This record gives sequence, C-alpha cells and structure tokens, in this order.
Amino acid sequence: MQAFKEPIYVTRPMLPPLEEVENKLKEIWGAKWLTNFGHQHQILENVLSKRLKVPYLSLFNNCTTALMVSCRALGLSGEVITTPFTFAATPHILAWSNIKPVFCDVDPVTMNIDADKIESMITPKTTGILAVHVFGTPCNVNKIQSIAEHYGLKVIYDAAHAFCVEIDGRGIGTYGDASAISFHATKLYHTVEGGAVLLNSGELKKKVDYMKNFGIQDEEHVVMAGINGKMNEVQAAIGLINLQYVDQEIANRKKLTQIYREELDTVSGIKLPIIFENVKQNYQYFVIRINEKCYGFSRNYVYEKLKEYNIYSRKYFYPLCSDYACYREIESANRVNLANAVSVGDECLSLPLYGALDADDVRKICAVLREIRKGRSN
Ligand code: T4K
Repeated sequence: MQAFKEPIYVTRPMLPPLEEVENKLKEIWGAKWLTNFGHQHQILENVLSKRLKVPYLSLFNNCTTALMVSCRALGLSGEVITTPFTFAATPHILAWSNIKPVFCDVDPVTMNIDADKIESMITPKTTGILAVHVFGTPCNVNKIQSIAEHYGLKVIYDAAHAFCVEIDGRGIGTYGDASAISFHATKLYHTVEGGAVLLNSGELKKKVDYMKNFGIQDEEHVVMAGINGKMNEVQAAIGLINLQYVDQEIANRKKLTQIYREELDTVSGIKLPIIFENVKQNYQYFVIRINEKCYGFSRNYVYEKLKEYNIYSRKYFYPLCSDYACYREIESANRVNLANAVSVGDECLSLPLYGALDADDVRKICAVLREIRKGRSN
C-alpha cells in the first residue's frame, strides 16, 4: 500500500474562515481593548457557561494555569491523589505548588483513576483528589465524591479533554469542587491557547477571578496573592467564532469515529474505545489499544510502522507521568502498584481524528492497520 503523499497528523486545529477572524480583529482594534476582561471575554464567558451547562465559568490563558489556580483556590497542600496516565500538566501543577503527587492505579476499562483504590492511598497529609477525564471518558464521579465527603477532601477534575461531555444530561464540569478544561489548538474546540475553570460556587468563581488577575480587586486593593492567568481578547474572539463551527466539527468527528469502528471492529488485537450509553461524547480522540499477543506486533512497532505510511499517530500517554525522572522516586510511582496504568500506557495509540480529515483517509489508515497485522509470524 502506498504511503500518504502529505503527512496525516493525530490532529489539526479547527480553522474558521479567515474573513471572520479579520472582522473580529477589526472590532477589537476599534475598541482598543486587547485584554483584561474586555467585551469578547465577557460574551465568551457567558455563552460557554451555558454551553457547558455549568453555573460558573472563568476563562484562562490555558488549562495548566486554570488547574494551578483551582488548586490554590481550594487550598490544596501536602499530598494529592492523582493518576499517572495523563499529560504532564496534571502532576506538574501539583509539584509547582509544592504538593506531592500520589499516583493511584487506573481502571482498566475507563483508563481513569481507579476510584476503588483511592481510599487506600489516603494519609493524614492528603488534602485532595486530582482526577482526569482521560480522552473525555468521565471518571467514577459518584464514588470519588463520596470518598471526598467522607474524608473531607477537595476534588479537582482535569477536564482538559472533556469539552461538552455530559453524564445523563448533566455537564461534566458540575462534578467536584472545580474542573479545568483546555481550549488548546489541538483540542476539539479551541481559542488557540486557552482554558477555563468550571465551578458550582459563585464565591469560588470570585476567588479564582482575583487569583488569575494578580489578586487585584480594584486600583487600590490587592486582596490575595495571584498570578496572570487571563485570556486575552483575540483568544476570546477566536473562541466566539469557533463556537459557531464546533457542532459541525463534532458531527464530522462522529462520522469518522463510526468509520474507524466499522473498519477496525473485527481486527483481532485491536480494542476499540468503550461507549457508555449515559455519556454524551465529544469525539475528541480516537484511541485504540493494541494487544501485542493477538495483533502480532506491539503498539510501539505499529506507531513506528505507521510513520512509513506518513501517518503520525501519538502514544498518548506514554511514558506514564510516574516514570518521569522528576517523579519516579516517589513511593507511589512504583510500577508494581500501577499495573493497569502500565499496560494502558503500553497499549494505547491515538489515531488521527479531526473534522477536516477525509473519510477515505480514515479507511486507508484502517487498511494500513490491517496490512501491518498481516506481516505477523503466527
Ligand atoms: N491536562 C491534560 C489531560 C491535557 O491533555 C492537557 C493538554 C493539559 C492538562 C494542559 O492543557 P493546556 O495547558 O495545553 O491548555 C498537545 C497539547 O499541546 C496539549 O495541550 C495537550 N494536552 C496534549 C494532549 O497534546 P503535544 O505535545 O502532543 O502537541 P504537539 O505540538 O505535538 O501537537 C500534536 C499534533 O497536533 C501535531 O503533531 C500536529 C498537530 N498540530 C499541533 C499544533 C500545536 C497542528 O496541526 N497545529 C498546531 O498548531 O501536546
């Protein structure tokens, strides 16, 4: 089979018509207001809170700052229980606040933190749980909530991947004390770089808003120590434009996901992502798991082999965060206690998925995956 002429990346950003961006820029130029809670920012904050079905939303310059500020606003310290199967930002935001990340194994099905293992990791120093809705699949939110209530812990969700995800019609951002979402260019919905904190409490929203603006209340009052986490007007404007196109983007991805499912359903050794009937998915990623024994080749082999066809899949999330040099000495980073995370990290492969991807290209990627398998020895 011939390689693709042009590289096929794991994702491509949604790009709205350039004239619309130019028009918005003209509006911003006219207003001479480029950042610090301008008109675009105000509108986006309002529309997004409705769209994501959350009572309060605070825009940020990215999801990492949104997580850091959430962590500070909720007063986390000491130890926080988290997952090793995530992007670097998750444990890093703890480390940057002098909080020790405590790595808990994941559930082998959802690939999210295993709620049944959290309790055994709680110590007198534990102040919270930082769980990730990895690839947009919701965590076991009810179990996590009951553990948190029982032990007096705070819950933050890293909802970076979970734009518009709902459980039984309820916005994913309404679970826990705070959730942070990413609007990075590689995400389904983006503001180039950006993010938001999603909240149930108006008091907390006020605190988060101060914290992302140096703790400034007004010209003469700085009420707490803060940083600069603000989203600017150009980012917010791109966000407003992209909102008009995001439903189409989701619909396109849904179609492509169905093609992947049909084409790969019967390929032995390839496990498809699980579907939960009560969850509204966003089709952010399409992540398969490759079982070396049944498929005949390892995930790493497939990843390299796909490159020969000009297909750039990604090993999200390998290596595990617990294997990073900065964390591997932590007791909980011992791989013996993270068996599910280790296999998930070794088997997952994110295949290309974005709205502008051609359906025939998806069929060809699947054909390549079938072709690679044919080369096995058994
Ligand atoms: N928590 C979790 C669970 C996360 O996954 C993330 C971010 C965060 C927190 C933090 O969110 P932010 O602070 O970033 O808002 C990418 C993203 O940079 C990162 O935001 C994302 N997770 C992570 C999963 O993916 P890389 O290192 O894979 O990005 P990169 O530059 O290799 O891009 C991937 C592919 O996307 C490229 O091969 C081609 C394509 N691409 C990328 C960019 C930036 C484009 O076509 N155009 C572009 O402009 O991290």
